[in-house]
Amino acid sequence: MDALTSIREQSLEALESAASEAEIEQLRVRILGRKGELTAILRGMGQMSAEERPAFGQKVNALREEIESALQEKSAALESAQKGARIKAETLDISVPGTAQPLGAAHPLMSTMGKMVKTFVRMGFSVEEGPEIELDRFNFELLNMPKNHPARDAQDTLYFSENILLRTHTSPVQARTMLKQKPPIRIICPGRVYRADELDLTHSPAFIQCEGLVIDEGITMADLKGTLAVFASEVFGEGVRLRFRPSFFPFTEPSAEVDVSCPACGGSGENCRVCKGTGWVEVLGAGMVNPRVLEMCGIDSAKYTGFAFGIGVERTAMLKYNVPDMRLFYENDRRFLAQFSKGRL
Ligand code: 2U9
Repeated sequence: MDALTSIREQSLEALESAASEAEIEQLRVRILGRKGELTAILRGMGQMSAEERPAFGQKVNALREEIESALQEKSAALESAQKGARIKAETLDISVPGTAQPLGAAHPLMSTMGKMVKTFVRMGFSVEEGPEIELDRFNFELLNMPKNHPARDAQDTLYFSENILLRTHTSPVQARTMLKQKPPIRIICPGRVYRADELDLTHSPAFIQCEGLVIDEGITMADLKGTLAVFASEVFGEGVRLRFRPSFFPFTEPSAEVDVSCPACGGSGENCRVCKGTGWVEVLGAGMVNPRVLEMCGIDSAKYTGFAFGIGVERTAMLKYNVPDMRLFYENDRRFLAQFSKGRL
């Protein structure tokens, strides 16, 4: 085999197995470069006779061109194979189902409060808010709980100083509204309140209330009953019955504790843990605003009467959803919360 045939076979074979642009370039340098094998042969032509030279020169050039284009072809093939591999690797399968992100949902206390607020707003109430850090005057004095009243005891109330405290109910919001607004007044006051209680099944040092107040000429207990009947059927469902029991609050006279027919057993009481067999559960307190409170808040008690009520939101949510322990509302255990999220958690 002559030298040209040997170079041709060797380079085409080497090119066959070249797997990168760098290897192709190495081969180009080795065969066609300035110090390459074919270049050396071209230089060696000096020793040839003048007759041999043109034909041999043509053969060398032809081989050079052949190898050159083989190198180019291989380079192009390699590039397109690399592109193909990259496209394949980077292709997105848009038919693969996505990863669902949990949307979250309203906390059961917030949805209970939301339902209550919506119900009262539909009956013409507007929403009033006030500070959680209150003055003794608004939290107690104006609500007919003078100095030395037992409700003011430090055992029940969290004090910052003699006259500054964490509100124990949202009633100071009503007192503030009465002082700045003339009747008719129709407001609800939702918000967080504080008591010096230990956390247990039914108590928390911070809980939520929704209180309400209506003051106008000719307001009677019948208006209170009608309003609370709408609240009860909206929150606990149509068909729920109400029971008013006489009670005492310093800020209302007469006062009542209000029960609903037990949402758990429908009022039958049979084997019922929730109502302990009585068929009734207490949900709120209410009454006709004490005339002394009206007067202290600048409202003429000869002209105006009013009713007020106070609803514990935790208690309402416990009865609505049959939750046995108030602490579950504060622990943020997803297993508990997911039950109120319609599958969104
Ligand atoms: C003014 C006048 C009267 C608000 C009222 C209740 C009865 C009541 C409790 C319910 C459960 C508090 O969350 S609870 O522990 N509240 O029983 N609250 S009447 O009466 C007012 C408020 C403001 C000026």
